[in-house]
Amino acid sequence: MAVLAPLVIPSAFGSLPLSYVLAGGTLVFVVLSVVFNVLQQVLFRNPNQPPVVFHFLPWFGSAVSYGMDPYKFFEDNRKKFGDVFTFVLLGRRMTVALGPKGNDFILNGKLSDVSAEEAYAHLTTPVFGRGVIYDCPNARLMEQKKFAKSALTVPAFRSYVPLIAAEVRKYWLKSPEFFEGDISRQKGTTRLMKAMPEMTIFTASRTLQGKDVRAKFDESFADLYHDLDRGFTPIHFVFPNIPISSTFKRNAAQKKVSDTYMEVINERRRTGDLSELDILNTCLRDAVYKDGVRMTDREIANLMIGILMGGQHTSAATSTWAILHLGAEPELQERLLQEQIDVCGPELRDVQYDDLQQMSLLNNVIRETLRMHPPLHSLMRKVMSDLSVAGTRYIVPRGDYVLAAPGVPMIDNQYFKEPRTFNPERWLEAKNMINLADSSDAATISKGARSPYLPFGAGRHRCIGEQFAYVQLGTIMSLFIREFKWTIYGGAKVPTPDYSSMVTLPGEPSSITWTRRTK
Ligand code: 81H
Repeated sequence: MAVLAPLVIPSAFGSLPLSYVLAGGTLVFVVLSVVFNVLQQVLFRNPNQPPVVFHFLPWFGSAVSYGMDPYKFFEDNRKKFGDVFTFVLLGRRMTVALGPKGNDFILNGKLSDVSAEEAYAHLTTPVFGRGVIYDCPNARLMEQKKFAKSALTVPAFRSYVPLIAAEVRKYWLKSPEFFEGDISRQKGTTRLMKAMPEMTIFTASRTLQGKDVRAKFDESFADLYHDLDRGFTPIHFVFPNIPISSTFKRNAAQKKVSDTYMEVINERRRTGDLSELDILNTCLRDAVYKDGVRMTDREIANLMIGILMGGQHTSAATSTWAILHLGAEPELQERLLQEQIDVCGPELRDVQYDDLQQMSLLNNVIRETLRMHPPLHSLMRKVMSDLSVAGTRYIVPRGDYVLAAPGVPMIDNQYFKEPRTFNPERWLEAKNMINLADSSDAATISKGARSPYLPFGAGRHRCIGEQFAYVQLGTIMSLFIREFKWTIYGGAKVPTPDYSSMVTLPGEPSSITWTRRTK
């Protein structure tokens, strides 16, 4: 038999090569599934379930319009359907519940009704490792958050501020984005999406995890961490184990980074030096669950990966957005400098934790940045048992996902005047902060999720990193304001958001042009 001759299939039209038959079959299949999918949406609408956003392609559903601009997608569909609707996203049915009530419904959902680990573990576990965060029962996560949180005290923050400042100065001096060893440099251009992630990882590792962990980022960790990072992307959210190089590199890097933390742990045990106020030391001392089970070293190692990864993308994105907004408003930079002088004196002594608490304009800049650019636009939970939506006849069926978008009220003019304007001043007027005019609403909305401003989420999964983020961002920004004046590169406007990454990033080129302030 002639092995190399193309396979030929007999048919009504004579003989066709196999490839034609396959292509034709695929085409027929696609056309039929599109037709079926459309007919099904038009003919069978379940009145007891939320309306479904119309889509031509089965499985893909609304992936393109949601993925390009989720806020526009939410707004468009809110006009059509109201606060509650369902859309198909890459094989999953996502039910959105918008507004403060929707946030409360999802973020304060009962543990037996909604599960974060069922929504996120396939993304996070291959990156963080086993036994922690979403790879354990929720009760364990609650205690892990407590262990980590117990390290995030005011005395710890006091010790962090000078450590952050030292890391920032060291980075400026050596980085080509700043002085590149030439301290006399008076002007330059900085690609923020390069500089801010680096400053974030150096400052977070130094403070939250200690000198020894920080030192690893000058050696083995930098590349490994990069590989881990590239496994923390939307493609791996959809296809956790897609056989591409980033998947294999992610898996290898997870093991190596985790092993390296275990070496650090062993070394700290050997020397008995647990003096630094970092989370690793707190866990080594205190991480015993209520049932008497102690976290293993492996679990502590993996928790360290998760904590660093959590702070990394969110903080780097936020500092970048803040610096871009200030770049568009030189006058605001001058007022921030005046605040530095007012709080730290005309000699501008080194900033301390207690100084940061006095810098209301600076904190309002961070607050306003998070209002306009919360790092996570969508928070998801898997529905574990049929869920009825209060005030509607809708039942969200088990197996669906629910999606909260805390960023939606934050840009709604019902809650924030001129929501698209960057105006840190708005936070000075309490009445502009949280509009709870309708107190009958307040009564129906329970703990924590009633605010229209939730950049750190709410409920049992609320972020524990908020105070640390303010310390880290506040210190980095204080130094920046003292050292530089800057504008957005090429006189451009603040870039539009890019939603194709894990967190909402400014689109490229996110560069600034700076000059040194003469002191
Ligand atoms: C991204 C997400 C998403 C990203 C959800 C959850 C997480 C996270 C679209 C995180 C991030 C929060 C986290 C850690 C470490 C940790 C605990 C939590 C989305 C939707 C959801 C894009 F379109 F779980 F991974 F679907 F990092 F220990 F892709 N990350 N996080 N970090 N700090 N705070 O919640 O949109």
